[in-house]
Amino acid sequence: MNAEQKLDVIIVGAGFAGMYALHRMRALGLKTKVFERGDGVGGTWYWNRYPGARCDVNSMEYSYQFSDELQQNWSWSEKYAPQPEILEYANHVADKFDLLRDINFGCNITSLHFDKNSSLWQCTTEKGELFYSRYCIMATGCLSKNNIPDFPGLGNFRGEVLHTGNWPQKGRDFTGKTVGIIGTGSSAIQAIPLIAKQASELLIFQRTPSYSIPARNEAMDKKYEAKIKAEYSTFREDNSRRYAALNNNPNSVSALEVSEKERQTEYEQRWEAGGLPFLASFNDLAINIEANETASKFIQGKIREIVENQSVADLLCPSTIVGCKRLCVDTDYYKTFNRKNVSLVDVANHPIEEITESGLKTSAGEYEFDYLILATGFDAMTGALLDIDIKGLEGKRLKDKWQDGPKNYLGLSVSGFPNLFTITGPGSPSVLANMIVAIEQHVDWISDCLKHLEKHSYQVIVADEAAEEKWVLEVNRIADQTLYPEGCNSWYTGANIPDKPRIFMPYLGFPSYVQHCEHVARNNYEGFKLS
Ligand code: NA7
Repeated sequence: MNAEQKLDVIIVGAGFAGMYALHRMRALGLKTKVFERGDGVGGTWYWNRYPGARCDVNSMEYSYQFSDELQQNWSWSEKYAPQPEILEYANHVADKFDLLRDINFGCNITSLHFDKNSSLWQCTTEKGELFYSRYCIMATGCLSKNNIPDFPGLGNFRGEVLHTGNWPQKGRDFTGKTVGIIGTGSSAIQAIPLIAKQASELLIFQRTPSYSIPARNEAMDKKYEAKIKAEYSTFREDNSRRYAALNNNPNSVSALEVSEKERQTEYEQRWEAGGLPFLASFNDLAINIEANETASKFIQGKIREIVENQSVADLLCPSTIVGCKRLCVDTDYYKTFNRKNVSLVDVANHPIEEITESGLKTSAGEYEFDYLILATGFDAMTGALLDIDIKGLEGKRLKDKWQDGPKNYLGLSVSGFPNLFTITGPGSPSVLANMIVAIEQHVDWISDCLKHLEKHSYQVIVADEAAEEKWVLEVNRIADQTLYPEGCNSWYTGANIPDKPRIFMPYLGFPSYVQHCEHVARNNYEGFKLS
């Protein structure tokens, strides 16, 4: 092994997690390289360039807080940042902290094998290069492996097939074209209103309708921005004590304790204000089915008000638990169904049978289009990790270890896989918290942990199997208090991927999670073996 190949830390992924991890590892004086399959930084925001892609978290909250200079000097142009601006921000951070020189772009990692004798990870890239490191940080993202359903005939389609999660850099002009889109989750709901304005005809193939709340996006209110910046650290601290590390204005009252009139007033105000805070209208929407039904009925009423054709409105009305699948946030989604060039096709009752040369065939009919867009989501949370052949102690494969679902400790570390950390892994708040806050908390924790190991000359840290078992039970215990694990087929549980083990993956409740992590670190990394 030459000096180039020998590293202290290998980071996989140059999204927001990998970028910050690189910054922190450098500060520890550790020789670090990031390996990124894309040609630029940004992770999710690098790949998801479809029309309308936008963050559903307020811009003043969806950014790093580790550098006050950075957060003071950067200005967002809109309340909810569009994808190009988030990507610009990622590039700005990379330049400001001189990150690019330690990132290998266009570099897919195929395997990571731990060697017990040297206590080193051996990393192989797709091009056959080898690198070795003491530590591995998996910053592979929660939504980075696209779900491409196994539709018969997909390869026969003569037009272009696009996936929202791998959108061409130059975009596509749909003017005068007919477009078919499969899926009606967040990505489709953001893309549909814009594509409908451009395409001559848009066919939307829906299996399950989603609940969507208007974003009420607007230009950044400069007074609001100045107010937040004047007290940014207090604002951040306050948010990190909130359930999802988000400033979502929670109501502490039950939906069933108030009168019908008060309930409607609350929902109306939230609908008018827009966005994810709708879920915090009452304190029991996630735990009480009757309370949840009141929210469901309210949204259904809105859909029926907006959509003129009532049979289309019926199809668009979900009957599942609100919030069980991620709540969508849109601009003019339901209104788009009043356009003459837009049709909704029900593929729940009439499933897609095959993709043909010119379109697709369901059990009820055939449809033709020039472009096929798959807005079919992701093999979330575990997909990108399991795409890499990761072998730990005794040659045990992560894929085998997780064949019945992901098991790990604190969502950070897997027993049997020493010195390997997962950022926002399953078992951590991740996608059910403000992602950037969750990322920074994980990276800071890992950084403190490595500092501890170096200081005390430990070579290896590995999660204890018993601590891991207990953690998985704890994640499930909390999730089982809500309607989410059983209430729908969501990607939170892996239910959107055929044959994926069904287990509720995110840890619910950012503040209590942070307490657990801090407790573990304070108690000499309780639940880990250090040697
Ligand atoms: P989602 O939310 O997983 O949505 C995927 C959509 O694709 C959803 O409507 C699915 O219907 C549909 N789908 C998937 N497979 C099929 C097949 N085989 N046939 C028909 N329809 C299908 O992904 P998004 O990209 O929209 O959003 C992911 C996250 O990104 C989102 O939650 C935000 O956090 C940002 P289904 O519901 O499975 O019936």
